[in-house]
Amino acid sequence: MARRSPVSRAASPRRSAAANAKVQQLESSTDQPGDTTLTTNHGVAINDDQNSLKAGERGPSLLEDFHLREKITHFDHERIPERVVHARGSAAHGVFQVYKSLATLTKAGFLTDPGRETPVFVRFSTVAGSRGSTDLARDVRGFAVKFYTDEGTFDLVGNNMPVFFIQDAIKFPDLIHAVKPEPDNEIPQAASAHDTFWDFISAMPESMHMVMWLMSDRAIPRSFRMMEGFGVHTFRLVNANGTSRFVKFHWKPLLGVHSVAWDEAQKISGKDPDFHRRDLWEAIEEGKFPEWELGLQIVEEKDEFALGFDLLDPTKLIPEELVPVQRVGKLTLNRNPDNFFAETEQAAFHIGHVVPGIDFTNDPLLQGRLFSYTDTQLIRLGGPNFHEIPINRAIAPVHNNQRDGHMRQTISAGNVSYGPNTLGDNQPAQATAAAGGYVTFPEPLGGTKVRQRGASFFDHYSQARMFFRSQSAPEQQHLIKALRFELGKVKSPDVQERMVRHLAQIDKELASSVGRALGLTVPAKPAAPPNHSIPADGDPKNHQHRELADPTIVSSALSMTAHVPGPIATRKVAVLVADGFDAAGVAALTKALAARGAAAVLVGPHVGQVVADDNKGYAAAFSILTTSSVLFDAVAVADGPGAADWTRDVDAIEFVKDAYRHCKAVAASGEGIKLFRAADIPVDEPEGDRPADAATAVGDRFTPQVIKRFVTAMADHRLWAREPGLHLPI
Ligand code: HDE
Repeated sequence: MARRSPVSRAASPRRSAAANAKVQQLESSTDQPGDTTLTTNHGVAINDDQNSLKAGERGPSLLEDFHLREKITHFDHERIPERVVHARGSAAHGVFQVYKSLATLTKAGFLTDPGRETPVFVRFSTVAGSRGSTDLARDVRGFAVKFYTDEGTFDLVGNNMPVFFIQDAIKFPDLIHAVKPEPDNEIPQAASAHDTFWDFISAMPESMHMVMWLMSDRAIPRSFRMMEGFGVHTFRLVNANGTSRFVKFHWKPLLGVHSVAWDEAQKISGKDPDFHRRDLWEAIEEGKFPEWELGLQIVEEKDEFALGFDLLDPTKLIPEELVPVQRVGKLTLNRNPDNFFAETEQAAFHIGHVVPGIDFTNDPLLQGRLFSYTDTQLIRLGGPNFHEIPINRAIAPVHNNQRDGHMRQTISAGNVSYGPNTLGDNQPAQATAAAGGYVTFPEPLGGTKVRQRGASFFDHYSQARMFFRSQSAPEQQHLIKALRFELGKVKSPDVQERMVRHLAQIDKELASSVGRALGLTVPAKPAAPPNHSIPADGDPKNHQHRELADPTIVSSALSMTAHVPGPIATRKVAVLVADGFDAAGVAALTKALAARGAAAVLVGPHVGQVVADDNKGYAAAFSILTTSSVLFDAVAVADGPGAADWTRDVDAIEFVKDAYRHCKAVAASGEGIKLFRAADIPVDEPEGDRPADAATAVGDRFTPQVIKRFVTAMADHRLWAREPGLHLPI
């Protein structure tokens, strides 16, 4: 049966005219499933699609077989080059709506009219892996938003981390060559834990802040739906009076910002490499639409140099404590694509797609990106007409004198394809600023042509330090372990030592903890970059922002654990049920979870019906073999006579052991507690039968107290405090 998306494609009065227009634009290009006749690409009905045309039953195939030739030729050409970066991604449609007019800041219509719903297409991605790689790689995530506005398309092509590795676009090919699989043997896939990446990084002090983010849990998100997004560069907002202000764009997820554990990420990569893709798809199919608020940090022109670091430097963020994030509107993803290739794969984002009211700054990374995005589509999508592919088409009317090229769709009538012209009444006509014509902000410029960076770009460690010191103790431990893991896989001792030298500039304790795991002592001096044109930093006089260099400065906005408890809506709980399980207890648990928008999923010794103590059969969505606790947010084991069998099942033991190890909320009732004991999960404490930690809930039954304890622990996402003792029982 054809899949039905929860959002109807028919024009809806609940959608804005623009959103309806985009839906219909895509609809008109969609070949909907239904009662149709099989044809060739030229509309000739096909009579036999099972056998090729042959000279006799056992004879050779005939060249004349136009159907065979067409079918195989098309198949041979089905693949296009994958994106050179961000190759693996998934996307969804949705809408954006501003809460109230931002006319004092910008003239962009979609940011000034609270009554307007702007259709969007959002693609999330990893950076280094190829199209078929795992979702859970330790990596930056792309967060690219295409706004189909009435005044043209605006693309906010951001990441889930607010800074970047390099300050100047000229180093981008080097960065990507270093992180991608090594060119002689194409190893490793989707991983930064190898020599070439760390060789490059250790020679680039400017990358240290981004490295802190990359080694933090931000690089292994729980879900695309639980990631922040950042525009990274400083942009400009320009209002109708021509006043410009600097802006940093943020996306704040309403479900909170959450990550998984590194061991868990590696296991998910094997159990379900499509984990993030599936999570996004299923949430939208189930009508649990992911939402983010658009956040703005605004800096007045006069304050350009007041922050102590350079706003044009993409390795710096503006601490939220210095300039608060104003939440100005909401993004909702509400419809899955109909066709992965046609929409997600062919979507062409471009940082240069701006609309009146939004403008660029001279950030040298941003400037280089302005060139790259069209250039890459020319090879990837095969020519200059990729803007005519349905997913890339603007909803604003498009008229210009560009013509021809590969795969041109538009039939431009008439004999005039130039301007100015008199033969065609000088149409299409330029728009005045008042009529919505894009006018670049007249920023005064002057200077000598140089290949240089300003001294204001030379402070490479103070924000790295601020990030590290803003993390909670468990987050710091995760970061240290990530560095131990990654640098532990590096074979070159020189590279390892250079990295430890850098870490020593960030935090002595960080450096010695990592150094110990590498068998290195911590050198006192910073690593000198081999390239004299890249500043080494380390000299305090380079630290523009004295407050950030101060070890006591922290920004709690940078810590994920500082922002729990949060909602548990859309979280999934595996409930292990065996024959004769406690139906009433499981029903009470399911109800309590559903009341908070979370779902209980039954996992049985086998798939299909499991008979409970009420003699009714309940469908188990998975068996202990077809799923794993790393694919769930929490685990509960139900009471019942069959539960004793779990204690002899190594997969069941592994299931709960992993959930405990990954610091998830776990619950067990009655006989189910035996499985915890078999897995060495502490359920008894010296002072009686008090559960061992705040996220372990056990009792004879799933009583309201047990359920409350379990659900409360889920709201904290993970009980990282469990980790220090993990080496004992596990
Ligand atoms: Fe990209 N980047 N990038 N990038 N980028 C691409 O464009 C590039 C950078 C980002 O879902 C490519 O269509 C250069 C920063 C995202 O389709 C390519 C530089 C940020 C996506 C390209 C950067 C990004 C891309 C590859 C340094 C965060 C995926 C395919 C000057 C603010 C978009 C494509 C999607 C994709 C070039 C740096 C985000 C080659 C040259 C910084 C989310 O054009």
